[in-house]
Amino acid sequence: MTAADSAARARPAGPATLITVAPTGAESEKAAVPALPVTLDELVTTAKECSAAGAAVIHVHIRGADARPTLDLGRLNDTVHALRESTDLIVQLSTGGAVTDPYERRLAVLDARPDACSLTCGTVNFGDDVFMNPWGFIKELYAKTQEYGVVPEFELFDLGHIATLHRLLAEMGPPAGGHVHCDLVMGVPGGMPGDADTLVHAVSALPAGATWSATGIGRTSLPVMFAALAAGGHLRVGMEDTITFARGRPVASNAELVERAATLAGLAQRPAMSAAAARDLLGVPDHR
Ligand code: KMH
Ligand code: ZN
Repeated sequence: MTAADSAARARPAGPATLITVAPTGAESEKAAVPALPVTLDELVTTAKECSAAGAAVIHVHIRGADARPTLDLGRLNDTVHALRESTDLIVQLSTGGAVTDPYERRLAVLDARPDACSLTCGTVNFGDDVFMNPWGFIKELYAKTQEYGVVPEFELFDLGHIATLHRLLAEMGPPAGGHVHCDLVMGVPGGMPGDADTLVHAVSALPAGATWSATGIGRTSLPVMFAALAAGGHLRVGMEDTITFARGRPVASNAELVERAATLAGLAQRPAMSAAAARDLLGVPDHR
């Protein structure tokens, strides 16, 4: 099968654009990036602003009282409840955490019973670090999403991760929600580059019927966004992925990144998708 055949088999994105906001991440320090939301209050305020600006999904990493990344289950529970109470966003908890988080803590994230979670399909060099996702861990995490009915988003940092996704689906069957949705995370130092050629190639290799979004780290944010819109994909933006809005100008808020994405999606005649439509697309029940 040619790449073009494979791309044609992937489900077209439809008229609207699913926008995910990833507001915090685990890598930036609050002291260096004051606009980063790290407290629960800051996260809820950010979530409300991003929802109003057009986001439908929030990809959540949380911080402790010291503003450092944590996977503390009590805090995760509080976060899921607070976001559900204050917005209609789909709450997607990160199971990637920080590169230092042990597998057991990453698996335990699902005990907070989020709507959705990230599930990275392979190990990748991550700047000076390594983001570890061996096959045994991927399978264990996937089995837990199936058992708990938590809808996974398959995070793909490299082309080999797509091969692992095919292997996972072949061995373990469809995800909770019944629909495969992927996120191409591009431009990580050590992962696939954030450019249009790579994006088109990656999309051509996705499973038939899958939908996908893309995000470009740092300066690849805009090229990846334009390429994703042109190729019929959805978008992820946020301060997890970029802290610079334009050359020499730090991001002021996550909402301005969502606003820019929604504006570009509108110009592409594919306006931002509502959270309700995103739930339908992804097969995410409304737990509120
Ligand atoms: N913080 C990275 C090491 C995820 O959220 O699932 C992993 C990450 C992926 O951000
Ligand atoms: Zn993340």
